[in-house]
Amino acid sequence: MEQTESYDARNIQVLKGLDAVRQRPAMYIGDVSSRGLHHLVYEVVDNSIDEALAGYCTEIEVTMCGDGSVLVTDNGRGIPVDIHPGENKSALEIVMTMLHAGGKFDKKSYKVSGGLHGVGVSVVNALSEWLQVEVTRDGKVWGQSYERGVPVMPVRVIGRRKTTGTKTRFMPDSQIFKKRTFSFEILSERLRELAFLNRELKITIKDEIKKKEKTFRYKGGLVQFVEYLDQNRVSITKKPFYIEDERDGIPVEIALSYTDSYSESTYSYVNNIHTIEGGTHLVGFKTGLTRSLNNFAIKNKLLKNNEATLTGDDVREGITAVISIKHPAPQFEGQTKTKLGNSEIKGIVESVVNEGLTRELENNMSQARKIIEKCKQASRSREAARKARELTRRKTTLESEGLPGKLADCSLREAAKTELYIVEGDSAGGSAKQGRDRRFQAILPLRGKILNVEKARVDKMLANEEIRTIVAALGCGIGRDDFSLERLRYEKIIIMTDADVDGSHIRTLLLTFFFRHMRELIDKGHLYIAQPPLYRYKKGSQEIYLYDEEEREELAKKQAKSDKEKFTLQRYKGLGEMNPGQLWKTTMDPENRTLLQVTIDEAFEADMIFSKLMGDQVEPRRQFIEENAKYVRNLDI
Ligand code: 0RA
Repeated sequence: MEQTESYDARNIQVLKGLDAVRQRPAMYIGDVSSRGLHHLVYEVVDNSIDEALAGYCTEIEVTMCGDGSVLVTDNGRGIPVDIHPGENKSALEIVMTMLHAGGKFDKKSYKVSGGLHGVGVSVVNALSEWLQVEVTRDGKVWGQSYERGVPVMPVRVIGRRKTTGTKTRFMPDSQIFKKRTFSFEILSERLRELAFLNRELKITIKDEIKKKEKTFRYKGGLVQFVEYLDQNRVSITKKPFYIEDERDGIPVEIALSYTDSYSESTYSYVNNIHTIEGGTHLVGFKTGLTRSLNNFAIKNKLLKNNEATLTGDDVREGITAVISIKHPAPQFEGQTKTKLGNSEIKGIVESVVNEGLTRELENNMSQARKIIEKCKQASRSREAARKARELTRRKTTLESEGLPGKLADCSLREAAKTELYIVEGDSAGGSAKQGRDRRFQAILPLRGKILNVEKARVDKMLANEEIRTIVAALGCGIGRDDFSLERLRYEKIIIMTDADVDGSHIRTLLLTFFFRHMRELIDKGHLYIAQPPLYRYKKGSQEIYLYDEEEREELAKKQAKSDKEKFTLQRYKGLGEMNPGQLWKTTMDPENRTLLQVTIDEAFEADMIFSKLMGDQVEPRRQFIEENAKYVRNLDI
């Protein structure tokens, strides 16, 4: 088709393509916030990862350069540079400038096309002020530079070298991205994950400004991934079980451990893409796990005839598992295109798990016994939880509308545009009730700390008064069979706590609860954290609220410069120190307030942090607070 088009016509195509990306960047990279900015790096790295999957690349280096650009280097074969027959252009130029041109030249064995991945490096190019690429192959170094995706010179030889590889350096465009600073931590999380998933690969990240450097190299692959996830948990298996097999040309790799935790942490991947919505590989894993554990327990008389068979929930309590498969033609479905749809994969993974896990259990009898005992305990407590839930339901339907007495509801009935403030303490709750716009803002004051759900089984959790109050106010139910987002009574759930140690503890307890038991609320963007001011500055009739220490320092500098007129600086230790009018103005008024939306980018990191903060492993309180502060910063987008 393209051979018949004229050279000019093709050039116009290219420019149109670049323009489309610049007009609607979010369509290609999700958004233009910090998330989208980091996505640029992942997009470039993904191409090197593909080269690693094909078996030709062993090292990838990511450098955050001093000028704010990012450089990605790999030691693969190098992007082909030969002139494409019929085209007057190097393959390299086509890959770098044409939308979706990636597939034309590559002989990739595994396509990367989940979610936003795989949109191609030309998208990164289009969204960069400038980009430089260097390809080393056949003894030569080839190079080309671009501005906003448009070549500023032809592909040409710029040196000689015997190695092979590809170097891409780009500067995100300030016209597209308001904030252009990359985070070493955010990049590290994804690169570490990639290193766990590809055990042959060495990945290095460098920050030239902060002079930081980290190398990720995990020869133990998924086993080390699970050990990493379990670092804040108490494992009941000595070493994670490891299963590796291949069926019909599909490589399947699984590592799993059992911990004494009550939650489940399973992460599934297809071609290195985290399949957040799961899919057929995950279903196969779950089915295989349930079946092999039941069969094993019956065969070894660990489960008697009169005992109930273990359910999926029973066998997954406390599990930490990573499932990784490779597929040459994955079909991604679901809202975020991260759900594997290929139907043949269920049976493949199920059979691999069945065979592999049975073998592992038989080879580790004493650990197997412990696992079955843990599953049986989970089964008994689940039965108790079912009864507790029934009780909650009966009780709440008896009260008027099932709404808790503490809730000051809003007058609007439909969920759209309404908000629920979960407020620490009765006094702040009182101010919030008086200060709010009662049409769309509801207030739920909490007394003291809520239960630490990390250390409690479901039955205990559902018996807890504060938790039941929250569940009843939200209206969306809880637990796999009962939760439904459609019944959620508010569009935004806003956690509002004091800016002190207790406040941050309560906030973390609430976050833990939502993360473990109402995860969808977070994934669908319903959960927020209110940002009350830390200080009030007053000088004459001028009044300024300061929301962080940075703002205060800035003001102190200005104050020192101007004449030393009298001023007062009031520090707010708690929400209760603000009167209703101030609370409204600074923290609740949609026109003025800032809310932090709670988002989970790397679920496994968040998972680990919650186990660390709230789990059994004794951590010094000071460290807890520091970690917590860092985590909440990471939540900021
Ligand atoms: C297609 C074919 C060949 C290499 C690549 C793609 C390739 C692409 C990227 C992107 C970043 N790093 C990369 N490394 C390699 C090889 C063609 C051949 O040598 O036969």
